[in-house]
Amino acid sequence: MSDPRLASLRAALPGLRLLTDPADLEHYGRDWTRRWTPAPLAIALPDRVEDVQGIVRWANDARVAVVPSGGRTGLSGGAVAANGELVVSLERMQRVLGVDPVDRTLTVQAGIPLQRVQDIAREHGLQYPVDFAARGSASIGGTIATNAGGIRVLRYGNTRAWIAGLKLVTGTGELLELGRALIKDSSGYDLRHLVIGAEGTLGIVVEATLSLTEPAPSGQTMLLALPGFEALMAVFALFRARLRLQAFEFLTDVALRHVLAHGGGQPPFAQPAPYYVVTEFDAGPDAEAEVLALFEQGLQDGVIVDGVLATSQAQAAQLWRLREGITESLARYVPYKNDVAVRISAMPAFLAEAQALLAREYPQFEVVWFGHIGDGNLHINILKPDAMTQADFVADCDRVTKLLAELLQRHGGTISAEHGIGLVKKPYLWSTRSPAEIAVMRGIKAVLDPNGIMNPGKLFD
Ligand code: 2HG
Ligand code: ZN
Repeated sequence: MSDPRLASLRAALPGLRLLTDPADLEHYGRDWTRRWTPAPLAIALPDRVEDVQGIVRWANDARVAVVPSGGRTGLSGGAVAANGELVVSLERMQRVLGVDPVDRTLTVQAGIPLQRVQDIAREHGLQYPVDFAARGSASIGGTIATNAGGIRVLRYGNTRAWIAGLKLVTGTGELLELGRALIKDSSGYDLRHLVIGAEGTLGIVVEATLSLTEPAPSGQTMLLALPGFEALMAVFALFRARLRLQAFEFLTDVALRHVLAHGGGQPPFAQPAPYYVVTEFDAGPDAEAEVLALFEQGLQDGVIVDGVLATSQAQAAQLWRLREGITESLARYVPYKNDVAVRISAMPAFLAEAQALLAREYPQFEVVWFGHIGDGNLHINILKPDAMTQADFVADCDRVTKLLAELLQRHGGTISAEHGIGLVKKPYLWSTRSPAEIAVMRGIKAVLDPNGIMNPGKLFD
């Protein structure tokens, strides 16, 4: 630990755990994007709010950039430390601070993983409904930083809807308590909502009070095979009108083949189809008869070609794995990811144009589509051909992402639906936010982080 700045941090906070081992710098300096070479100054592992404040005050004086760090499952480079930053990992701050059954809230330190939160809610006969495949590793703080979505947004909304309050250590080390779990509060600006989705650029979320709700009614899971995207939208409209949907997710045959190749298992149907849907809906007394009637109607209308309704929990989990296993099955390719959204009504036109664009620009690349149809959210993973260098591949994908961003702008969509802007989408923020909006964002950052030390270079420069 020869860097004099670290000696001064140690002197300022003698009990603070600091890691400088190259393996730790590598481990904590990257997220799931794996595009940047980690190069942090050091890793700080505070275990109390006062130490987080102390670190930020020190970083202000020393003008050292700080990267807040949770489970680092992010897909847009928001938690990457590649420029000598101090990573502040919240992984030792996982305490449960209280459950209030009357208010239906759970207060936790921000380093706690999403799955722990879900389990605690369940133990109290309640539910924390934000859910996605990385639940075991993603921290609550990280989900707040990105306003994470996932597979149940269609029913429950995204993270923003479930944050009743939070504590933020601002870029000057001040502790702000934002929102006090009040259901009603018309007392001016709701600063909590500026912090949700700010990707650590305004400060470090150290605690959160989460709203809980009654458990979801038990669900039934179905996998459908569909002949095309128009058919998929028609089936979505039909199912949404007649069932209480909990999820409605789609994947292409290309995605399915990767999941099966990676995890083993047999194709679910005798014949492949271009698109599949994994849907879950409330299992009421009439739901099964209703869904079978819808299924028959879909077959007759030619919008469904095959389907399977899970008859056990194990089978439902198996069907869900086909959707939730996609990211992992593609990881070895280090795919170039896009996470875009348009209004549901704009999806068919947008998808047709986007597919034509990608087919024209990427005839040589494999493109994997999947996502959250009910939220208008499409994931586009582009796989690098073996013969191409990573640098050439990224340069080519960046060029096409610019065209995609222009298309999104024309359709009134967003370049980031649920993964955040981070480093990956920073060059395309213009396609979603106007210059005036970006100027206001900069102004807000200047108030909460006047020296620009909080996650600099993420979201915007
Ligand atoms: C999902 O919906 C995640 O599975 C990851 O948002 C998406 O890997 C991706 O592109
Ligand atoms: Zn997703």
